[in-house]
Amino acid sequence: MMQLQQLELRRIALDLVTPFRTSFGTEQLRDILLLHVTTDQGEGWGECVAMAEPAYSAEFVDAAVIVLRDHFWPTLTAGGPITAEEVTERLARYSGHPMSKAALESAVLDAQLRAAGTGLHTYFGGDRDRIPSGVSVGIFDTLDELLAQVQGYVDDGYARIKLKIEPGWDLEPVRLVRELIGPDMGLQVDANTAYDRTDGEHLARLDEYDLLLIEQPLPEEDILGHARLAEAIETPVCLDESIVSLQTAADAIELGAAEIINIKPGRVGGYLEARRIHDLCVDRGVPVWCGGMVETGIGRAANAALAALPGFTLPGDISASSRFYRRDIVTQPITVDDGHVRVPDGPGMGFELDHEFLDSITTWSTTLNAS
Ligand code: SMG
Ligand code: MG
Repeated sequence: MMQLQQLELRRIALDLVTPFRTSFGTEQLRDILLLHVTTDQGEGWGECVAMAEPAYSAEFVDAAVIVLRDHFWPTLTAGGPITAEEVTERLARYSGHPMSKAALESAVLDAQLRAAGTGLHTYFGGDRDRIPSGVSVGIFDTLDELLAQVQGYVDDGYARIKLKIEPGWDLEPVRLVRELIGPDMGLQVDANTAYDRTDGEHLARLDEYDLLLIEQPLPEEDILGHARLAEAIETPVCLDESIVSLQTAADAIELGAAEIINIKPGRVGGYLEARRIHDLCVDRGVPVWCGGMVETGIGRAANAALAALPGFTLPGDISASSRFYRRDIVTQPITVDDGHVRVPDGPGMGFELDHEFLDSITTWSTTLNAS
């Protein structure tokens, strides 16, 4: 049991090395909310993966600040001493805001593990010390730019390529990238909900490119549409945005809408729920992989520990920090060697902060006491 004492909410601004365009918008500068919790047994940090705009999902950074400051933190601390495993339960009466809940649970879990002198990797019991690394490639104005970018990632040694697609940017980019990388390298696509139920025949034309999967072609709520599409095309259908909990994962699998699942701890309310979804998928024989939300070294380290679990049989979106950032806020940024990322083995989530740099990019902060 830990007594929570203080929560510092801190916003940082980090430029991306190159704009990241998806079917829902372009990211150029990340506005990231970090949580720093102080307890009677030490400190912990968590990263909130909400974006500045409510486009990937309904959450966004300004809203995360409000819900954490005015609702989650007061309720969490009013209940007395706590373990990380009880955070979700104590916030159960609040609907939505999984990314904010996940960030709070992560910070508490980081503190708890550091106090115990153990790491997330050991806590989860993953059986690998390195995992294959995939890279997510955005949409470009021209095919030449796309191919140059992909060639760069191939040279960096990535184990698989994921292309962002949308209507008008799908068959031709995929054809050319498949030609560039050859038949053996893993290739998959992510539509971020950009298609609808009438696009089945069009999407079936992707079948000839031997893709690992197509991620979230249809809207978040359209489980039936995904099930029908999965019947109609050969490329396995993978859900991202639709999977917001263990329950939605179980239902989507049962309905045939999720042949593969992208697990993102922020989207499902935390690393512990993410682990439960992993266990369910292992039980149901559904392959999973770890998604990414353009995290700093905090989230990237924790994702690597999660992805070391045996059900993560496909390469995740856990790329080198340098894929997005010139400089990370941790002292040992994630790197890719021989197509793999090392699973951190340090205490807590397995990162150490570069405090000087962190302070230099901090744009706002507030410190809250326990209620
Ligand atoms: O962290 O490598 C990463 C980003 C991976 O494509 C990625 N994430 O839908 O899977 C996804 C997107 C969501 C974030 S895009 C701003
Ligand atoms: Mg996705």
